[in-house]
Amino acid sequence: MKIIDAKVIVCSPGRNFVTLKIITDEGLYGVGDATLNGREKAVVSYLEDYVIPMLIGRDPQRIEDIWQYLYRGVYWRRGPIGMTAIAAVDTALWDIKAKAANMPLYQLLGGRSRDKIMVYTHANGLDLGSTLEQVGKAIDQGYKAVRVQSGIPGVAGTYGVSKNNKKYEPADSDLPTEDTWSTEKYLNYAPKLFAEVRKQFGDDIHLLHDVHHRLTPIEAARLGKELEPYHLFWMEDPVPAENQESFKLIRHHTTTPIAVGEVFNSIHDCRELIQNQLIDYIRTTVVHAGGISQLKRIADFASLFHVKTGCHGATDLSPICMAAALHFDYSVANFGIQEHMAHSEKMESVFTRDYRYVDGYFTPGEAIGHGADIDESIAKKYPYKRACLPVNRLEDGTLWNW
Ligand code: GCO
Ligand code: MG
Repeated sequence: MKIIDAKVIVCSPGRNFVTLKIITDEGLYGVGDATLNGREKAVVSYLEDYVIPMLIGRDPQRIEDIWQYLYRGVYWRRGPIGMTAIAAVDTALWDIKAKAANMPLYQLLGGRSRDKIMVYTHANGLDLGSTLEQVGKAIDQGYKAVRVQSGIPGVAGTYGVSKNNKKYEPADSDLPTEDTWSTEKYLNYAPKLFAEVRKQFGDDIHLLHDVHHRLTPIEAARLGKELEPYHLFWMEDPVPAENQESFKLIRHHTTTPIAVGEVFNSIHDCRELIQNQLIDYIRTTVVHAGGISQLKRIADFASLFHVKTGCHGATDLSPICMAAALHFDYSVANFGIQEHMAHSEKMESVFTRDYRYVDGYFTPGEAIGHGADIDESIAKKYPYKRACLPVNRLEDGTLWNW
């Protein structure tokens, strides 16, 4: 089998998506997600100008060799743009291999390790009352796990919460909007929020929370400690993870489980946190962490240190990434949970998929390959529109982590 063509499809059905399609001489093709929120065109150029010309004529069945070729062969290793491009190629090649084997992808990955995949959804509200309402709605929809984010009294425009009544999409403007952040107000409010959620909804629902890289280690330690009575499933990204040793301080102070990894693109980014058992969940996912091939390596490594998976699944990861992630989740031994932030109907109209949701759980479906595809004629109706992620400033104007 030979790769004879590959193309990049960019569309914006309410948000930007980049999709790679790899076509073989045997009529089989595969698709992979290549979306890097707010920097989409950089990956498009990386794929079109460098990667695609290198793929033509290669045997698509040599997934590992092509992965190494694109990783080692570039000399400039790692980084979000290159690794997103590699992920797209890798996903499309696994799709082709599973189609050639006439199997759903999870079978090729070793078969299923579970019957269904627990997902967590988002409950976001501008204030306490509306947040509680959203948690109630999620529980009514059958979700067993809910991520709770709420507007903070006295702080305008908090992460995870829509500014209007539209669905929350962080890349909300042509150039970055500026949010304001107050650690003090957040730390005073977050424990009260979770006390109320537990009081109203009891102990059986799993609760998650995303700190979105905004604290220092000692502040994260305080938050983790104060949230202990509400036994969170996890506290996500408490601090930026460049300085991984700093997680020791958080760990020494709290038993609240910690999840990190959505901005990681390499197994090397995960290594220190995993091997020192400084986290409980590794959140790398297919599109930003080098595809199924590298995700398997990360999960196997994590399994040695009691760390489970918790793949990122925000709307900026396309339904193709979600499909691939669900096949991975189905098969991997140390699965923890999968994020599910529902795409809008308009976004979903561009993609076909076989995965389905029933009562808090997903299954990837039995279609051959990963089961997702892009409808190019519908995609054409939605041209690319630049949209950037916001930046964050402290109340005195200091630039902070968003
Ligand atoms: C999450 C994430 C997202 C990111 C987004 C950035 O946990 O789902 O933190 O909401 O902010 O993916 O593009
Ligand atoms: Mg997050």
